[in-house]
Amino acid sequence: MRINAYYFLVLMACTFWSCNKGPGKESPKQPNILFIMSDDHAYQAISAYQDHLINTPNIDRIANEGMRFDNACVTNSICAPSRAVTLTGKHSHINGKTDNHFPFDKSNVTFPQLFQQAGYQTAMFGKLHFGNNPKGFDEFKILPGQGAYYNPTFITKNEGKKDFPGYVTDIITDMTLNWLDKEREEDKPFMLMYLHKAPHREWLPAERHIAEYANKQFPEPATLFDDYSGRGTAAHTAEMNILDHMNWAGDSKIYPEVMDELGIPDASGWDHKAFERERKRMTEAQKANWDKVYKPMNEEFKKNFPDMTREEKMKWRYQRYMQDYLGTIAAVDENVGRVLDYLDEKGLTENTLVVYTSDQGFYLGEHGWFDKRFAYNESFKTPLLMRWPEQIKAGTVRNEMVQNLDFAQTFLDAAGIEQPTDMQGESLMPLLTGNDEGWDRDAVYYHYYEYPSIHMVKRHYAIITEKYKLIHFYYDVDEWELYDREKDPQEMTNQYDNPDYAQVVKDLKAQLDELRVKYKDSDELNQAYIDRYLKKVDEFRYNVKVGK
Ligand code: SGN
Ligand code: CA
Repeated sequence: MRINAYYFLVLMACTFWSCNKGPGKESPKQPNILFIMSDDHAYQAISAYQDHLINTPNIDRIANEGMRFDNACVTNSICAPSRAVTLTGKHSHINGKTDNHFPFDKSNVTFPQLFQQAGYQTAMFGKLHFGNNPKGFDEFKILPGQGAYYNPTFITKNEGKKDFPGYVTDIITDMTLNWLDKEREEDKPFMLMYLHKAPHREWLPAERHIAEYANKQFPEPATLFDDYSGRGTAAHTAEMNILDHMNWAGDSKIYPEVMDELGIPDASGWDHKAFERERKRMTEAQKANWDKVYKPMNEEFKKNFPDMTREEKMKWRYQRYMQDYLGTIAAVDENVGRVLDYLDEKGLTENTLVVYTSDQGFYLGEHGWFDKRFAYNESFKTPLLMRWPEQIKAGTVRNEMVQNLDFAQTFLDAAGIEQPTDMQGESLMPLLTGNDEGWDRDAVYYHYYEYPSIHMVKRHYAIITEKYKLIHFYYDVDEWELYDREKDPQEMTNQYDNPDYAQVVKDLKAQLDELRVKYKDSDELNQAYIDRYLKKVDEFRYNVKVGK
């Protein structure tokens, strides 16, 4: 029997972690949980997965000293819904947080509440994006909505809204380290959520990284110039193209006056404002540092722009995108290193389950895109690294399909706290410890809702197995897509109408029906969420324009 089975038997026999020890037996201590989530951090930008874009030695430590999941994915690839799934252990259609627009329903039970009730100390720092404050936390400081990169405002638990000087990634880390060092009680276990805003749009690197990254060049993905010919309507109508849908000012850092001079329209109506929103938060010194790098870049662009072809513009915008996106990740990696070092210094490493993940995947130019939302690979897949030296063998890689849906039960299981029976995931403890004989998941379920809205990705649900992905786009279309994940990992060709795949389609549809029954999703629920959405859609579209 592995040590873990022993651990659970002891925990079952004891009502609490401070239970009496049997003669000669050590009672295992409940582990600390450190949950690190970044916002929109693509696995392609973590060197433990791929190192063609950036080196992330500190994040990689979690994989090297623990476990890397190569098939981790989300149930709904968008921010607040993903976080709601993480906290509740329930799919979006059950917890009600189907999109970024409606506030989280606080009558849901979230796993931090259960940790708090079980005697854990709980804290959350960084981005939540729920439209209301988190429940079950002894302490929190969260960003309002998306939050800002420079000199951000936070909502604090006891002191209302407060501005903090500096760079958001450093500040969230300072808050986290301060709580660990000065505020928690050392004799109790902790459950700490450390949630970065970076690398979310509009990708503002820390001052110390702007110049370094603005001078780098990155390899282009093979599908940068995808024309979507092998796909259905949804891929054609999505507004996520780097050339056509990115903001020139807000995203590419072309100054509004340069846009005007070159006759580039502010197509979204939000572009200039997005640029100024962050800029007006900066100190004069920060603006000067910013200008030192971006002014010469703007001058160069002004000279070249009139003669640039569409292809050249796309290539240029891709580089600009990567420079800033990856620049923000440099600060995330440094700061994760600070926190891991702290655990080492305080002797906390051995018995702390450290998790690194993102709220979803992200397109880094694959299919010409940025953003997420689709059940297609780059947005569906999310990075997931876990380290817990007492339980996880260093340097292991897992290929099972696991989801953000599983986090709540995994953490409760790790801590020996009872898992509510209505949670819909599965504890990953068997995979973490290697006692995985009972693990038999062969498919996962996906459902995206936020449409019509920014980026215009149509509503769809899907079944994903190791070999195939079957997607149904609905609402204003009724289209099915089938991808052969082994033969076509880039998902370029929809095989749904290919007679060779007729049996595969038939089998997957039956399996999808079963999954929808298992997870209690239905066409009736789809309609109810559409009705709820349509009542407010004008408001959402307005919000889209002002970029809320
Ligand atoms: C903002 C972004 C979008 C992004 C959504 C949701 N535009 O609206 O590009 O898809 O957030 O992101 S911005 O110009 O305001 O940055 S999420 O991560 O919160 O779901
Ligand atoms: Ca996100």
